[in-house]
Formats: sequence, structure tokens, C-alpha cells
Amino acid sequence: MNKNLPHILSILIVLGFTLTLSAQDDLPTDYLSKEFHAGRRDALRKLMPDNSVFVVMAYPTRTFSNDIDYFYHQNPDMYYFSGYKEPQSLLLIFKEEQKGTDGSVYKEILYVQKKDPRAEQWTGRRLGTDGAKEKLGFSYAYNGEDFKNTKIDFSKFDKIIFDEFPEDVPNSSRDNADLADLIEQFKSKANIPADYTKDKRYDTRLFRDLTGKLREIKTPEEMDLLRKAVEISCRGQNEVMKAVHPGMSELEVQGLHEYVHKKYGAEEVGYGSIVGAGANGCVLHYMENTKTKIGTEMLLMDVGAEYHGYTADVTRTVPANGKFSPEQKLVYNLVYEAQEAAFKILKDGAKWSDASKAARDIIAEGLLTLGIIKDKNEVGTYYPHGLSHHIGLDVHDRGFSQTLKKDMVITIEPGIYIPPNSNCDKKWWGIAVRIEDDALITEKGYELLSAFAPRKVEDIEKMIAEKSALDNFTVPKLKSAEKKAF
Ligand SMILES: [Mn+2]
Repeated sequence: MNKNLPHILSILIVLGFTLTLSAQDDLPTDYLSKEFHAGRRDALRKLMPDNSVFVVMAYPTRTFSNDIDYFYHQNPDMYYFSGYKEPQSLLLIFKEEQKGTDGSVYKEILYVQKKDPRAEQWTGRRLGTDGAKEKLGFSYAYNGEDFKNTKIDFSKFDKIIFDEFPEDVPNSSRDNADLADLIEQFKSKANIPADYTKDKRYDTRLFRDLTGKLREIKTPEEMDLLRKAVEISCRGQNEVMKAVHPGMSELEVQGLHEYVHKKYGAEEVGYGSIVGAGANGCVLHYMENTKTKIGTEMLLMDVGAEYHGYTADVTRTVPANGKFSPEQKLVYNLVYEAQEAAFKILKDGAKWSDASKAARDIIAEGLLTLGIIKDKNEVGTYYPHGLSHHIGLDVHDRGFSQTLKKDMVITIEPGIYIPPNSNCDKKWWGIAVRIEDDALITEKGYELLSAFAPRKVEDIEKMIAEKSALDNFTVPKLKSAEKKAF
């Protein structure tokens, strides 16, 4: 990074140069369409109560280091209802058509980041108001700074529906229309009291309810992307299985997964990749991935590709040396049976908790039989998490229905984790197994979207025995790592 560049840039601008970033070529062609996002706004409007307004705020930016931000991830609700991926933005959706003082008629308004060639040279292209109209299909799009002067009269609405305000929103003194300003202006225009949760007119619960109702049921357009995210994640698991050996590090395995994701065009991971060898697998959200040699223990890999916003959530647990030990196999098959039992419950109309119970019962019974627990009530010691959650734009996606419905996509992820020094025979110590698959609920049952990656012991061993293009991939030893004598 060159800190002198802004100065050079200002000189260029003063000299009359104009910097314009041309449109990009060779972009993916399968993004969600503007018709999809407009359709979601219409679906929301149908659920909104009469005379209400629905307000969506972008996520704040976050500092990674000094003047460098973390890669920006849009608030999934903003993306779902608009397709807009940039920060410092605000979306208003009205139940009924509104009439502006200038005679305009509108039912939604998007406030976006202003076009700014100088900022775009540093932090990337901006869509601007023209882009929001042309690419996202908004009839009314304004720069964030215009929100301050809007004539919208919030006092006339019976309900103002918005999500809880994000915390620690950065407020830049150089930007008078960043998210912090938009939120402040919204609070003041809508007269939102400090204790708004006590006033039913200001409804954050309804925001969650309505977005949950919509987002828990996937549309065909969303399924195209989600299917792709899940298949890509499985392909990543498979390539890792072919390449893995006990001398590899956790970081190297993580890199392989993520390389395969990116090779297929998945921009991100939907959550920090979890790659834990042996007892590290017992840490449920282990993300350090710092063990330098996997060794002959089991390797738990919970890694999900995010493709155009939609994230998979797939876990495979494999022996790095290619063969399950007898103890590893017993624990693994118990988790496998629990998963199978849960799958059998899945279908439109089934009770979600029945699937959880079926899996938990199998694990409790099995741990008792293996002598790892003395009483079924101790099952939570080794299976401390739930079975299942929605996936979609969030890895733990929105949705509150206790009944499974057609076109929901959920994970089924039982696990058994036996940390060292557990109160059982030490031959079990350090074994951690989770198998996690992604299932689309159908009318009569389910479709296993993650069937591309093997789950059975013998199929995994077969996959690990396969050759990998990476078997011959080496990099030179680092000069800087040579030991120096002082
Ligand atoms: Mn999960």
C-alpha cells in the first residue's frame, strides 16, 4: 500500500485529469436478477401490516488493521431485498404507494453510496444512483446524503418496522452520509424513542418474523445458487480427501478447501473454516487451524463455500492416514447412524424436534453401549450442540417455524466429541466426529444436496486412496526458515 498515492491523485485531479473506472468485463452471469429482488420486496409488502414502512440498514464496516477494513459483507436482509452489496446504505419499503410533494409516486427507495472517483480508485467501484436504477431496477434511488432532506413523513405510519440497530457503527468525520449518519437521521425523522422496544409502533420483532417467514423458504432462483454452494463445498472436501496425508498442516488443508471453492467461483466462505485434527475437533468452532502436522488422528473439516451470497455448511471427518482405527470407526458409525435416523424424519409437515430427538436417542444409546457414558442423560457431555439449522444467506439462516416445510434447506449435523482426560476409557480420548449435510425439504421427504461428498466409512477410505494432482505439488523450502547460527 502506498500512502503517497492520495497526494499524487489530488494533483492529478487539480490538473484536470478525470479518473473513471470502466465497467468490468468477464463477470459471472448467474447473479440473482433484479426481478428476483423486486419479487422479494413484493412478497414482503403482502405480509406487512397496513400503513407501515419497513426499513433495512446495511451492515457497518469493520476495521481489520489501522486504515484497512475487513472484506465487506452486506447485511443479508439488504442483499435479499435489493441486491445492493455496498455499505453506507438504507432501504425503505412502503406497504402502500406513497405520493411525494413533487407528485412522484413510489413504494420503495434505496439510498446508496455516492459515486466518487477518488474513493473508488482506493476502495472499489460504486454502483451509484444510476447503477441502482439500471442494474437493481429501483425507480427511486438517491445518494445517502439526500436522506437528510427527504420529505417523507414518518409520523403518519401506524408501524415502523426495522431491525435492532447495529452496535459500534463507525462514524467518519469526512463522510456526512455514512451508516451512522443515516441511522441518526432515521431515528430523528421517525422520532424513535430511546426505549422504543416498549412501544408497539416500533417493531423490531416483526422485522425478524417477516424476514424469517420469507427467507426460510427458498425460491428456485435461490436454490440454483445454494445447490452450487453445497456442491462446491463437497468438491472441496473430495479434493482434500484425495490429497490429505499425516504430514499436512491444518492451515494447508484449509487453503486447499478454499482454493477449490474459488476455482469454482465461490467468492467467500460462509464462516471461518474449521479444520481440526484430533482433539482440536472437540472445539466446536475451532478456527485457529494452527496444528502443523495432522498426524494419524481424525481430521474434522467444517467448511462452507459462499457462492453469490449463499452459503453451504458441510462437515466431513476423515482419518488423515487413510484408514479408520477400530475406535474411530465405532464413534464415526454411531454419528452416521444418528444422521440416518434424522434423515428418515425429514419431510414437509414433520416436527423439526422429532429429527433432533431421533439423532440424540441413537447417540445416547450408542455411547452407553460403548461404555463411554454410564447413563443416557450424560449424552450432552459428548454431544453438546443441536442437530440442525437453516442455511441460506446466513450460515445460521433466519427462520422460526418449528415445523419443516417444503423448500426449506437445513443442515443435519450430529457429532460426538471426546476431549482428552474425559471420564471414559482413554482409548476414546481425542476422537471428535461431526458429519454435516445439507438437505432440501420436499413434499415426501428430502433431497440430500451434499451427496457429492462420501459419508460412509468405506467410501471415505476409497476417496482418500485416490490420487491427487497435488501429490506432486511441492514448493521450495523457505530460505528465511533456515536455522542461523549466532
Ligand atoms: Mn452447521
